[in-house]
Amino acid sequence: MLKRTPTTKARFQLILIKPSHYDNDGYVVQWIRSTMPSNSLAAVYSLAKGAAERELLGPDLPIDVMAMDETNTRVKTKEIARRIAENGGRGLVGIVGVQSNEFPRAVDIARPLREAGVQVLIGGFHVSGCLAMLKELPGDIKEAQGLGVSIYAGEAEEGLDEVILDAARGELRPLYDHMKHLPDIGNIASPPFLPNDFIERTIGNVTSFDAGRGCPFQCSFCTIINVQGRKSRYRTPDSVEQILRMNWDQGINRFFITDDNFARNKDWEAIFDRIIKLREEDGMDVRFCIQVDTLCHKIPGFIDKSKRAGVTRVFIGLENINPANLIAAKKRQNKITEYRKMLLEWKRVGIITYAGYILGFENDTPESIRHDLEIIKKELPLDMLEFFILTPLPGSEDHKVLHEKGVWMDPDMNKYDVEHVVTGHPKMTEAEWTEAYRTAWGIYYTDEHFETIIRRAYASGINLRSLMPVLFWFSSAVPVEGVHPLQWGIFRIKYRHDRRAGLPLESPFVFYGRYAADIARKLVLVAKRWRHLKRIVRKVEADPHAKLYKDEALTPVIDEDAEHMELYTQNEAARTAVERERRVAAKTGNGNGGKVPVPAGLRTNGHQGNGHDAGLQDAELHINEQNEPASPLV
Ligand code: B12
Ligand code: SF4
Repeated sequence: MLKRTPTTKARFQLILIKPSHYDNDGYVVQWIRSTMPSNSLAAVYSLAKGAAERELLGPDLPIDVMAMDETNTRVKTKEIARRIAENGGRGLVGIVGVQSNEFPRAVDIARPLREAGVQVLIGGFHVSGCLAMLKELPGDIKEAQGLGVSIYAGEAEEGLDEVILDAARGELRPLYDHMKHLPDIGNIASPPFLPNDFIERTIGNVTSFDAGRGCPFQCSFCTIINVQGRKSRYRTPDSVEQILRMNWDQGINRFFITDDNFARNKDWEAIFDRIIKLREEDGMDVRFCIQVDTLCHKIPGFIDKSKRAGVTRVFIGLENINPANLIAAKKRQNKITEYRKMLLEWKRVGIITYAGYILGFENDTPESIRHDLEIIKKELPLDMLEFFILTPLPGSEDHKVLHEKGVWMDPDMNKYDVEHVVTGHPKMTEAEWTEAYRTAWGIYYTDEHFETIIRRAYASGINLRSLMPVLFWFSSAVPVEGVHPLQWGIFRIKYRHDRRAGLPLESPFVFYGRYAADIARKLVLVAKRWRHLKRIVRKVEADPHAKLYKDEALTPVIDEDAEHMELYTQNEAARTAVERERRVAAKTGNGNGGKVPVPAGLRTNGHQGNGHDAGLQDAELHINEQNEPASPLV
């Protein structure tokens, strides 16, 4: 039990930590500035502050809330234990938003705290996913409970008060299971929020929030549908406005909307309409990065309203271009015949596109991956492509099936970062699969393709000063730092003592010698890559014909003979999928002479169409005139 130091007045200490994970050498992945503030932390922090303001524990026991993100802040467990003791001994450490690859680190943070008698509660996708899909708790969660760590599965919106009350009595339960009831998040009093001094530790003037949760699709590798459900739950436009205004008031104007599929947020239009009002009538120049699916362009008005609502970047779950792989993963909504149309629609309004591409579906081989990437480069007008290794993430159907069949999966959760191979593949060895992932970045981001991406963007009216840092970030994270761009940050911090439990403490000579050499190597590489990219940008800008650039990927599908597109013809599965789409189009009257239908905007305006209304053109111009340092994400 914690020693209680007499104080004038006891204060309950609620300390929220978003953990990081370990690199391959067992050191905590940490930066001076990390990529972006965690929405999971923002959600729990705001609920906790709400409880503090409501004096949940009564006027005699005020609640102090403190939040830290380990990707940019060192977690000092001794100081935390001391802080609780100095304030009367009552407190709780909540380890927040813990993903599977962060679970081992979360437990390593919890261990010394438990030894010091501090109450610890772990929540997030790993525990929620396991409870949602597995009949029995897995060994790592049981082990954590064995240390006296409590587990919180499900969302905190309706359960945090109970946890705080239990913790204040020193009676935290081993398990809080809120998986059966998905709370309504429409108009809650304390929507996600983090204060500015926290956001300053991340890159750019960006914060994140979820405008909704849940997705209607059924991809077998996805955890979201099993944790957050398939029904769309969403915040009201009033609530979204509240989040935007709270941030605007503290000088934050850029947002990553974390909805996995904002296009399937049932209230997307009302939310966009409110944001458009804030931008166009109230003068709030807010900008967004959103995530959508490959059919979003079919939702009437979605892309044009995205533009007016200040969306500057969009993440698209492309995942793969082989229909056989997409069907095997139950990603039936991804139709290769729609990919170029959808990307051209985003280009039409000058929005930068990022697509996720998963490597290791059952038909993938090193050769097919290489081949597919060359097709993408030639035939799809995409800006950034990011790669992931197909991973049976706890909480997904894939994980459940392998688990029930007793198929080998790596027991080390730290590797479930979608950058490590953690199970077998029918056509690739572990080494081939790992190599295919590593080389994919280099296959896509060649000098030649950098120039093509930049030329396509320039011709489409995309601001190159916004594109360049993002292109740099996504192409350089793996070759420079060996981490995924979503995990990269500015200047890697390493502490010799912050090493994974069970690994030896290295000698200062070895540790600091390697650390210094690494820093020097990375600085040289970063400078070289940045200068190189800048040269390519300057070359394109200096070309008087650059605005007229056109290539196959920028050509609307209607203008060409689809028979010649390799994307449509490269294998039997692709040919069958295209045939099927044509039959459907003919039956639904959507066809155009047997060709796959083309969105209205493209028919009239072409990919560089100028069919936006005057207000939109103003908004576009305004954005293009910006010259601020860009965040890699928003
Ligand atoms: C935004 C996001 C990111 C952001 C920010 C992270 C964040 N957590 O905010 C960034 C870009 C950094 C990121 C990175 C990665 N991500 Co991510 N990310 C997301 C995303 C899209 C939204 C997260 C979110 O805001 N959710 C909404 C919040 C409110 O839900 P929540 O986290 O579950 O939190 C609620 C409850 O769990 C509970 N709760 C959580 N903690 C606690 C603690 C206590 C004490 C209590 C009481 C309750 C509680 O209350 C919260 C509020 O209701 C999710 C998908 C999703 N829909 O969640 C993927 C997701 C979490 N990411 C995932 C992955 C795999 C990654 C990466 C490994 C990918 C990569 N290679 O880059 C990295 C890992 C980063 C790392 N440090 O290692 C997976 C994790 C799956 C798993 N089984 O662990 C998810 C689920 C997506 C997927 N593919 O399935 N990610
Ligand atoms: S579309 Fe995205 S969020 Fe929806 S089920 Fe598939 S992977 Fe999950």
